[in-house]
Amino acid sequence: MKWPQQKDDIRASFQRDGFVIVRNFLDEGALNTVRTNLQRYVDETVPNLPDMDVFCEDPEERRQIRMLSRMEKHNAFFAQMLKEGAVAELARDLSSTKLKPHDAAFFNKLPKIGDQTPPHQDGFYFLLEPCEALTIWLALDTVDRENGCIYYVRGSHQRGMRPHSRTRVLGFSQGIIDYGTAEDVEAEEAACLAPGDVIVHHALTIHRADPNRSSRLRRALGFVYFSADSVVNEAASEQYQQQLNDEWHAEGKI
Ligand SMILES: O=C(O)CCC(=O)C(=O)O
Repeated sequence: MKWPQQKDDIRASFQRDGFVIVRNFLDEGALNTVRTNLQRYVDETVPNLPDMDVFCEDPEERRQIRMLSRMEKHNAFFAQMLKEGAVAELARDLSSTKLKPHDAAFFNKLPKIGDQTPPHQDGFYFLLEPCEALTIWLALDTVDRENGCIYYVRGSHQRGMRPHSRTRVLGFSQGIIDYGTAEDVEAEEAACLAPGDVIVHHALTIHRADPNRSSRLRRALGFVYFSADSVVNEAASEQYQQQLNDEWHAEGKI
């Protein structure tokens, strides 16, 4: 579906399925501007970031980036993208409540190395009450089954939060314990994308991705918006972040 021509259909799909793909959301020119700013961010900003905002395959050398978070805190271009541009407008249009921008992140699955994304619901990480939030996930490369496209469980946002527990995957520390029921598998849908396509997903929608088995790049940006009516359980969130930070340092992962 195309934006804004099919606004009503996009909104209906998002509400029904808990995710929706919007094709050709950014054109090649806009996408190249994003890629250029990302490269500048990697070259100039990443070396000075705090440990919690950058996860690498090689933490010692801060090389081979796997994930960057809180990019809006360190860079005006990504802050603007999160707060004011077309992405923010799409988020506001799809939400039934007023939104507050929360996070801009980079998800990178390097060729042959990029790890899986365990099945999870973003809301489990957000510690948000009530769990009302959405993510806009922008493909910077072609994303398919071979290089780690996202699989969504259609309609799962209407069935509440599933139990999660610790995983060994850096950046995705929590995964659904009992994932893979017949209902999950039956409702799974692969979101294969072209560069410039976006997916919008609700914070309760179950999703996962395979490792990048290809020799191609698989880069994406994620923009997260919380409902202005929801509150973060700050104490639980800080405690959780601190605990993870300590564990990762102890294990030499960051
Ligand atoms: O890029 C990925 O593999 C995962 C992204 C994700 O889980 C998210 O944006 O919520």
